[in-house]
Amino acid sequence: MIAVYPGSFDPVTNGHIDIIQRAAKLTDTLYVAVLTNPSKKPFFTVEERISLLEKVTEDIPNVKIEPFSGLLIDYAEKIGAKIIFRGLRAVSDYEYELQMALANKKLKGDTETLFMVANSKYSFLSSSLVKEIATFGGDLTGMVPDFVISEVEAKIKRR
Ligand code: COD
Repeated sequence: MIAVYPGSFDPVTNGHIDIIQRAAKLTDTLYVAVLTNPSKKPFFTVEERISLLEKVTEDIPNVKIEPFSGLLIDYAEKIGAKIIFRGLRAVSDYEYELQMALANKKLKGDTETLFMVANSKYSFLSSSLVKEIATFGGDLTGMVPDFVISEVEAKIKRR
């Protein structure tokens, strides 16, 4: 079975990594699809986000990292994925996730969205929180891998 785990991953966090590891165990091939969105100014370029994801998943042979643009459901069809994995951290995620899952179902009825409950160790974590903490010099230990901390700090210094 082919599945897709889509997101912005700006940057990848330990919460994302936890979902990738668990979803990869349930699938033959898991595509981690990184949104290329020219209308939104990301912190890391899509190439940088992909490179970070490739490094954190290098030991998981059935994970492929790819960029995507346009509709997720069209990308899922292109790669033959019938499952979309999404992570659920709290009730606050649910409304947005439900809307997206129902819209994707309406667009293409044979693709299912599966929600994976966040690991309680990481359920407070988001990429936005990581960027905010880093911007004000806070400690990111345990929130993202150590090499990602270095990349975030280097990016902030270059700004
Ligand atoms: N623990 C567990 N899961 C987590 C954590 C955590 N700490 N942090 C985030 N997650 C989950 C999120 O809930 C999400 O499921 C996934 O990881 C990715 O998160 P983000 O924040 O990197 O990605 P998003 O939510 O910005 O991704 C949105 C998409 C890119 C998937 C969406 O905008 C999209 O599909 N865009 C393409 C256009 C389209 O098809 N739109 C939908 C039409 S209905």
